[in-house]
Amino acid sequence: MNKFLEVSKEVQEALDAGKPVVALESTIISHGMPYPQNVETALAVEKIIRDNGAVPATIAILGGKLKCGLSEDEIEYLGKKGKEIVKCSRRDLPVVISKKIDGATTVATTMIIASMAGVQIFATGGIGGVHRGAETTMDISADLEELAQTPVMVVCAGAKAILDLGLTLEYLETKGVPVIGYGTEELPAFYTRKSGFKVDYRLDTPEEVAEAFAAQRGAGLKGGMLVTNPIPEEYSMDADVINAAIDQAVAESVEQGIHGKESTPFLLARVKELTGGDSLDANIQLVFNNAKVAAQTAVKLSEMK
Ligand code: PSU
Ligand code: MN
Repeated sequence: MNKFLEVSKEVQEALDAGKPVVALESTIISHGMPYPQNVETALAVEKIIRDNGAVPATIAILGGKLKCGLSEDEIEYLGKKGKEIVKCSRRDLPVVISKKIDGATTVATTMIIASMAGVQIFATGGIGGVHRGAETTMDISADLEELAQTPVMVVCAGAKAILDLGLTLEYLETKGVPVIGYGTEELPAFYTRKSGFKVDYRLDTPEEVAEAFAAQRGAGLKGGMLVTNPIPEEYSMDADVINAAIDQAVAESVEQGIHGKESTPFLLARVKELTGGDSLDANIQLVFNNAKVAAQTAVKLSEMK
């Protein structure tokens, strides 16, 4: 066992017994949503995972320890501290661990810690990807490289159009990451169900998704799998409204010279401001929906072993 890893008692018991477990990230809590909706959402997501037969394992770094499975108090702490917590991708881990500080895990670091603990399925909202203008800025999220090398399934609602979705799919193809549409042939664009880009494969049930993941493992293929699950129709946003807000946020980030790890949080916060409460409601609902699909898939996977 990795000496920096701390798995909660409940999660460890579930893993030892071969029960289904679903990982959850913490950057969505600290940087992705405002307090107190972030904490309410994180706790509600854990409940949805339990209601669908799996054990939730929210992941973060506390005092330099890689924690898999947080208490309610720990989730409350991360939510209250918000952006004061260091947003940690793969490159941040060495110093955050050695300095024994707190860190919020992105998709990349949540995958790393989940995999260390033996958790194979992870639910979130959206992933990082290739940013618009990356052909000159080279701003490409480390989430994509992680999907290429770490054997964890990430269930998300696609990616926000703050990214270049076409280039993100090209990158994933080059890296050999399967992109699955859950009940759809089209890549969902987070707030909306459609993006104009096709996914690699459409699978329609948790069982089919679990089988594909088991085949990836059974065949000894490295890397993870991206399952894109469209936001439920009733919560999806008007494409013109959301795209106008995204275009404005991207333009402002270029004007203000925002770059590096600040880029994604800046864009997310600005889109939220420009759309008022609507985008937050949509965001919460799509995370709930992803938690449900991830838990149901984890149940099927555990039955196959
Ligand atoms: N996209 C979202 N919501 C989020 C993030 C991305 O719609 O909360 C967060 C996730 O934690 C993701 C991270 O892993 O931002 C990507 O950041 P970067 O682009 O700096 O790698
Ligand atoms: Mn980046």
